[in-house]
Formats: sequence, structure tokens, C-alpha cells
Amino acid sequence: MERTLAIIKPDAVANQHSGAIIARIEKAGFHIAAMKLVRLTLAEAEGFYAVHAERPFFGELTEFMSSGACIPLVLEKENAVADWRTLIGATNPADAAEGTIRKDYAESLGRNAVHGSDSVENGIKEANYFFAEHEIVANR
Ligand code: 3AN
Repeated sequence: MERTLAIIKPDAVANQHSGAIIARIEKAGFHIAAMKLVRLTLAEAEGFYAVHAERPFFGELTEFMSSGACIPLVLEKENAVADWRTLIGATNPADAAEGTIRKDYAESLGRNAVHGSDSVENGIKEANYFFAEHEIVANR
């Protein structure tokens, strides 16, 4: 079964959208294989987003991601990576399609409510960044 890493970001947690977003995850047929609420340190956020280290928005992104609680989840489903990205919508909520999570809950390009892995390989890598294998409960 394919895995992806979702994160309900600090803006959505602070705005009390976590429950609604988790309901959408379940309604869309994903198995929640792992979930926890954490506040990342700046160093942990920098590690997670290391591929973006050279981008101009890296400081803003990592400060935001360590500014409050977030909820990482490992989601399982056939086609989990692509299906989760379809459900969350475009990176910039101004471009996000009707009915997507970012359209409904994101505040801005930087504070965009949720994260989704961009490839199957990164889904595995990112799941392992937040969870030990024994914390991931596969849907058998
Ligand atoms: P996605 O999360 O849709 O895969 P990426 O990988 O291009 O988007 O960007 C990672 C994160 O960086 C985004 N979720 C967004 O929060 C932030 N980000 C991307 N572009 C910008 C930007 N121009 N200004 C501020 N933050 C940005």
C-alpha cells in the first residue's frame, strides 16, 4: 500500500480546522497509519525542508512551521501520494480548485494549511522523518 506524509500545519491547527481536515482524510478513503501533535523546533523544520534551503522563502517557511503545534500523519491508500495532493489543491490557495482543503482552509501561499509529499520516494522518507516504523500501523 502506498504511503504519503500529510501535515496539518500550524495555521490550520491554530484556526481549529484539524478535525474538519481529518474528517476529509477519512471520507476520501485514506487509512490513517500514524498521527501525532508536535511542535517542531526550528532545526527540525529546517531538516524537514532541507531541499528548499536555497529558496528565498526558506526562513519564512521554517519559522512558520516551528511557530506552533502541527499534526503529521502517515496516510495509506492506493495512489496515496497523488490522491492526497489532489485533495489538498494547489500550493497557492488562490489557485486551488473548489472543494480542496487549501481552497477552504489555507490563509496564504506561505500559511497553506497542509503539506503533502510530492513523490512515492519522498512519502516514505518523510514518514520516516516523523515516525519510527513501530509507530506506523499499516492497514492489513
Ligand atoms: P507543496 O507544499 O505544494 O509541495 P512546495 O514544495 O513548492 O509546495 O513548497 C513547500 C512549502 O513552501 C509550501 N507548502 C509553502 O508553504 C511554502 N512556499 C512555497 N512557495 C512559497 C513562497 N513563494 N513564499 C512563501 N512560502 C512558500
